[in-house]
Amino acid sequence: MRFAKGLTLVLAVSGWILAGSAWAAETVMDDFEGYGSDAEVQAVWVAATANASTGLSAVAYDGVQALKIALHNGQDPWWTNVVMTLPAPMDLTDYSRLTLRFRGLPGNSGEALLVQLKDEWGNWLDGPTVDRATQIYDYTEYAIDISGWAERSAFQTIEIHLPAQDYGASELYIDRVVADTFPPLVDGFEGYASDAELQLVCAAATANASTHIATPGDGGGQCMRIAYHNGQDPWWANVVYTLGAPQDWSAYVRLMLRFKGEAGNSGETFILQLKDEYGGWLDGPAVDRATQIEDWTEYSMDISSWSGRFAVTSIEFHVPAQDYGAGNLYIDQIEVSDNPATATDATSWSGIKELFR
Ligand SMILES: [Ca+2]
Ligand SMILES: [Ca+2]
Repeated sequence: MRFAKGLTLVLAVSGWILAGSAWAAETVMDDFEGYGSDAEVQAVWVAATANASTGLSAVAYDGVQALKIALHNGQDPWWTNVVMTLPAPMDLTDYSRLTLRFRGLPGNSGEALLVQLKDEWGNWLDGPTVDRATQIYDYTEYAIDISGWAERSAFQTIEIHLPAQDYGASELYIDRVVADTFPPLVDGFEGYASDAELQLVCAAATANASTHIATPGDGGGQCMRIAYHNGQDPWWANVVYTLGAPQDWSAYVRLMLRFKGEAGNSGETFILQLKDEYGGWLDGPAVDRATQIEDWTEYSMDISSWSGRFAVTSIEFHVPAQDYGAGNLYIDQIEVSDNPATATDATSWSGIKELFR
């Protein structure tokens, strides 16, 4: 087997970090770049119901090709299934999840998406069901937690199920199928029972702000709510997340988090700032009127050339005034990553395809 495999040391960086194994890995199982024709991809990703067909599409998440599933849930058997069975079982015990990217196309009927994994004996694990997935028009991550699935040592099959909701015709695109481990989390805000517990770690440094636990977070669970009022002294808000002892982040090149505002907020800027134990700092990008962005949005900060990343002591959330008003900024999923790649990075290799040569 030939897989693009990267190994990364995951360091425990706080009391709230994901505990567990010391090594993380990512394997790109299929990016659909290696197929030369519809017939080649159809031999691997097989339309198992008569109301569907598979093929290649230029609507790609990475590179220039993706899998296209054309389906019609108004035709027998009124649901769709596409099946990829490896020639031999694969041991996924080093991995904690399987992810892929999917999107639909305007004009689609609304049909659900459920990805099912099977081992060589047919034991299965269902991922989450995404309601009307075919009507989501931006590439979206679909993740299956396989950490508790004992049969992953003999993983062999991916089944893409599209149960009917509108009983209509749709095209669904799939790209970048990856086995990996959960990213190193600095904080997902799940471990706090009260605002007081959160504030021991992350508290406002200016009198016109405060921090609170809120729900739902990005993808469910908890997140942090920063309440700010830039119409009050000192006319900007600052919240400091203290890491405790200096953390060595030299293995990482990016810090990411998810943020959103909400309707009714004044429009204020958001800037993330890292500090090292010597007082040095690094500013991330400034997001104009970030507090008025109502959907969860990724914030990504390049830390690769910052010398202070060897001894990081705090993460500061700055909310400089634009409207000088009040509102709530929500934060979740603070992560560090060793992967500089973005969604637009092209790769020229397709692991699953290699296995069928
Ligand atoms: Ca691709
Ligand atoms: Ca969370």
